[in-house]
Amino acid sequence: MVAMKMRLALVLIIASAVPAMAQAPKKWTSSQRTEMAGRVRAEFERSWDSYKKYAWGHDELRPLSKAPRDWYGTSLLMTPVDALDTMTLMGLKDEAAQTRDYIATHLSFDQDIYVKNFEITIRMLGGLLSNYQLSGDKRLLSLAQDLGNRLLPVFNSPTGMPYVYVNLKTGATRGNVTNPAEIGTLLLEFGTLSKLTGNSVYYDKAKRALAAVYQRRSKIGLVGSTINVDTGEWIDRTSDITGGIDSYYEYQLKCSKLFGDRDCADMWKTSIAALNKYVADEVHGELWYGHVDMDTGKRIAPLYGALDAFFPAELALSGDLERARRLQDSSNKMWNLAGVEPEELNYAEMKITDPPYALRPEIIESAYYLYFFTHDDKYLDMGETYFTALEKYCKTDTAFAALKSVETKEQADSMESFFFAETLKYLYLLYAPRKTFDLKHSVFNTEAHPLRRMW
Ligand code: DMJ
Repeated sequence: MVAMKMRLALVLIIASAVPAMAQAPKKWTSSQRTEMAGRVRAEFERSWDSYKKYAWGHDELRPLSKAPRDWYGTSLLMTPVDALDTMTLMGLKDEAAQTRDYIATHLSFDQDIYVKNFEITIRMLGGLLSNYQLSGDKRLLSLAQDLGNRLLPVFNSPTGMPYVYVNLKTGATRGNVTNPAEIGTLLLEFGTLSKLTGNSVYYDKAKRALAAVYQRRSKIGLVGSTINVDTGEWIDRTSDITGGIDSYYEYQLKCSKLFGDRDCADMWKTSIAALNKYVADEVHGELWYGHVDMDTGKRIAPLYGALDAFFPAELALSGDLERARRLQDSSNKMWNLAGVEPEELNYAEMKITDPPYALRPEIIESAYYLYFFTHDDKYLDMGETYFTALEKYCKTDTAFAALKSVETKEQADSMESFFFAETLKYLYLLYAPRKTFDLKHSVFNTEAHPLRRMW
């Protein structure tokens, strides 16, 4: 009788273990992780060498035509500035020193060009400040301060929300229709500039802009997609977490972490409650975040995409690991639909609605945060899937290329600087030893430039 009971217990133990074993991720050894980090670093070096060979001194390399591209007709060294801290984190010391010296001696913002404040802030101002903190090279802080001063006129609108473009030489501004992300994604960079220079003007103006969007939230706590900075009126009242709104939320959370700013913490608390109540969407047992009306919360469309895939990282950083894990599973499903994630997907029907892939980092960024906070090897598996697909579909004889369509896998002649700043950095950090970067004392700006709490 006792023997029978023991046999029955054994059968039950084995039966309950089988499904768990079937789903269990492979266990990664430290040498496998080191090997993956080495493969990512090798691809960084190969792509960087091609940038140097075909596009040195320019903003970007066009990976198919092997020609340079400058955003504004004249170069702002976008790729070197964006790539520099990745080199440092990867331990490429000589390359980083040479690149830093080149930037310090060749980059000039005294140019008669209208630049997009948001892009220049997250890539250039963020990159210069981060690399100053990593290297202590004061020349980078001077460049950052010069740039910050030239960008300041954007805030001279009646509402304090920034105009879209500013002329770096004259300070003239233009473009009064913008969005929460372009308004609210400035405080980590401008705030850090204030802390490092002792001049509060940058912090104050960027915070006023973020607060101005927040104050215009609807009664249910959501914001719209486009707004006029002169009148303060919403133009498009669609609310979501995709490009145009995404990093407005990211900076509320990270501002509270980097600066200990309680107003930012309150903004995040209110915002995340509204997002989880109205924008989060349960479909077939999966968690997604879709598009809704900012006033009523009524559903507009079940759309999610490559940019939305940043959100598991924010959820994880805020401590909500349960939603973070579930949403990352959904992002992963989106990636696996065609073998590479599309720009946008109808998640109710699992149909691709916008097929390009721009070498975006967000899904990898979220895998990195989730691995950092959970130690679950499942996220290393995910990273391997993404890297393998990048190598299979996006790799060229020079570097990596965006895809015109994830359905046809036809390549596009584009490799944005965030591929160096973010995509390869998060992939590397996912496998690199934990001590390479400590998420507890720094935050990444939205372009993956680490900013350290020194104050
Ligand atoms: C980057 O410039 C930043 O991550 C930004 O917040 C969103 N778009 C790209 C990457 O996809």
